[in-house]
Amino acid sequence: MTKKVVLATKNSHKIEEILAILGDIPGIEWLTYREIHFSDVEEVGETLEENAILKATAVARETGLPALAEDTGLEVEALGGAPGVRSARFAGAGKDYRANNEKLLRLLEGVRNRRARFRTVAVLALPDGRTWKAEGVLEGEIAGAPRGEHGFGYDPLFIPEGVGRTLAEMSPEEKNKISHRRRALELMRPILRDLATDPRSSW
Ligand code: ITT
Repeated sequence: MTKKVVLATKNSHKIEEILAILGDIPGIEWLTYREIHFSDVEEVGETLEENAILKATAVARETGLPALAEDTGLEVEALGGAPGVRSARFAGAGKDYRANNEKLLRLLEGVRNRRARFRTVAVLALPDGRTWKAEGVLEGEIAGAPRGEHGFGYDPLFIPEGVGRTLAEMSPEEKNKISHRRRALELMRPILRDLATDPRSSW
């Protein structure tokens, strides 16, 4: 019997990437907001960890099914780790990717230290309150101007270490091989496999 797991995000770019990375686990049927209703969760946490736990536990409780959430932030060294947990609303509410990128470039005008990293914290929550957490990091630097058409968010400005191209200049397959999201979600794979094969688990 397959086990249903809810993807606790309404960001369609994330859904596409998560399913490309974990969609092949035998015995797991992924449900998105298109197949099952769940309420929006306010991201009031002070850290990526807190927000990922908030999202996963709220959706697991509401749907009565295991739920996987992740929170991702871009941490720029010269900005003391900003935008970090505020990456989605850096230039104000509304998740406008272009405005966020423009603000980032403005703040880094004339700044030599372009070091940055993407950090993803993924959380799997069961309806009984149990949680598992995993983290993935991608080191790199911020480009001088946006480049590339793929991906989303800050991808046109982020050059992974040793790659020489922005994430938006890489194909989805190339990004998914090395990304922060990949690294966090790969650590979740054995836990999801156990969930899929555990005959004692009713979920
Ligand atoms: P959910 O909370 O519903 O999962 P969200 O878009 O609000 O979706 P986050 O709170 O994790 O997601 O926001 C992180 C922001 O960081 C997101 O809006 C993008 O601007 C950016 N971001 C996240 N992952 C990224 C990636 O792989 N590449 C580029 N930018 C990314």
